[in-house]
Amino acid sequence: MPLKRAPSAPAGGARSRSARDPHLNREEIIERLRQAPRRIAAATRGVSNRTLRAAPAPNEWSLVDILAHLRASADVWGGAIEQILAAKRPTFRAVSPFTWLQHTNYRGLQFAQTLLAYGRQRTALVKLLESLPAHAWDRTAIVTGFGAPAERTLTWYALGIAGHEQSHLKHIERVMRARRPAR
Ligand code: NI
Repeated sequence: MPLKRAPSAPAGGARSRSARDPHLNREEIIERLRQAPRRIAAATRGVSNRTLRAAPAPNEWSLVDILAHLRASADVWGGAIEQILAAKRPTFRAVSPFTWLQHTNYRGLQFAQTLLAYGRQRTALVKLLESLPAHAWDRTAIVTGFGAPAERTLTWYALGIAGHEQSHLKHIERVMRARRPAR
């Protein structure tokens, strides 16, 4: 059993209070990231492909679309984390997860296929984050492409993934509960 470390301070600092940047410490961020694929799997267990691909209402995203969006977002922001770790204070251009999604086939894949890929990617991300010393979470990059260049920390991206997913996860759970026949 690994040595128990003292809980870390809120990773986003005292000002991190928004949904995008919630007040979480490193362990809580990692735990949310770890749980996300499990929550999606639990919420959609036994649901037909037809239901997963159907939009709940006109102009709303299907479950396939939402999961494709989460996978694309994790590609982009997880990629930023890798770039921050690969070089000292690198400069890179921000990529919109929506733009990136257009370049993938994710929305055309089966839900289960995307969930598997997203789950594998998440296992790797969690393993990477768990392996980092605390100070690595403060490593930064200069990010360009949306106005003035901004300095972003690794923590900002990890919180970004975890924070962004929470509202989508709640939505998925709500939609699936509504569709499940009462027992
Ligand atoms: Ni979103």
